[in-house]
Amino acid sequence: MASDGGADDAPSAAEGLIAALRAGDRVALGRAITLIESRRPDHRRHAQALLARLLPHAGGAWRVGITGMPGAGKSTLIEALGLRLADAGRRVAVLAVDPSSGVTGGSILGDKTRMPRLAVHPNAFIRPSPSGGALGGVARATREAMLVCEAAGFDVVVVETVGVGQSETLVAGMVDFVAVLVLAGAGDELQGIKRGILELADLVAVNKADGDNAGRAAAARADYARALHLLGPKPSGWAAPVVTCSGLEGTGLDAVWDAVVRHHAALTASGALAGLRAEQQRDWLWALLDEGLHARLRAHAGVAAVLAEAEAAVTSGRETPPAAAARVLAAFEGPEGAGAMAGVSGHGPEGIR
Ligand SMILES: Nc1nc2c(ncn2[C@@H]2O[C@H](COP(=O)(O)OP(=O)(O)O)[C@@H](O)[C@H]2O)c(=O)[nH]1
Ligand SMILES: [Mg+2]
Repeated sequence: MASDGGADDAPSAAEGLIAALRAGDRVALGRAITLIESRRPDHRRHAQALLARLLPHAGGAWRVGITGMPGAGKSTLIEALGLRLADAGRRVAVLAVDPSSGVTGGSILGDKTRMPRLAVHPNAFIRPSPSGGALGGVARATREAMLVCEAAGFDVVVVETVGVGQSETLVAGMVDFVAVLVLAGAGDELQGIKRGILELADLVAVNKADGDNAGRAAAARADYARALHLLGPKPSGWAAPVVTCSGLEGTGLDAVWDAVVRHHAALTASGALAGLRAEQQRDWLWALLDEGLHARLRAHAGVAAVLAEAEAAVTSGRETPPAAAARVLAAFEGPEGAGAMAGVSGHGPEGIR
């Protein structure tokens, strides 16, 4: 009864690519990520088949997010830390989520030429942010690229993003550990950073603690430690430490990595890491459902007819947005959906018919 014709094409086409990237072939890894970044429907189908095959081999990396204002020294620090880890035999992948790439085509994270030494290290792989598309799509591609890197045997995946707006929240939703890089100012340390970012932090690193700046960095460290103490530990029980470091001079990197190691040990022992990842998988599912439903709503022929008129009705004040939204959703569901919804929500179509 079930038809299986044609459905197996994508998995078999992916086979060669999977074997190559599992064997450590970087060209294959790059090609797999390019496929994942594509928005073409046929590419999306192939990418999904590829990911399904890679999933059993994914999940093994330590996933570390690094965020902070543009110029905080994220790329410099990632390169310095990445070189140490790669020299010690760990395989390090660096991915980027750049919120500017979709809007301007430019980048506020800089590109991989910012990590020239790490880029040529045999144990490292660096992938700049996909260009074009909305931030949600960029984050989607990065999340999937992370799985591919894990299946390719990378045991540390670092995601760089800018701590302005939504991107750091999206990145926090895909990593185990969030390091927030801050700079010491002149007494206004805490004004340049949103409370929301501190709540995401598993580590605050006062960077550029070198030269004349070392004393100010130490003072800023105390200020941040006080602020974090007031916030209290995270739901996992982890209390974020505050350190000073200099990516440029390579000082304090041990303290940064030590926090990652201690965090990993503590959350693995308590089971909180598995819980965090499970929650992230569920959130990811819901993000995809929200996205998919939104796209379907916009593409729906019956909705198109009602939508323009509903927008006009609410902008001119003739109808309330809740009433207009109910009409649009009813058009989306059609007669069948409206019946089904009546059973679920208790809000029957009595107002419509
Ligand atoms: N003094 C000092 N300068 C740094 C340090 N790290 C980065 N920089 C400089 O700050 C600028 C921005 O660095 P970058 O790593 O690109 O920052 P990002 O935008 O956060 O990725 C560059 O000119 C770096 O040379 C540091 O630890 N100390
Ligand atoms: Mg950068």
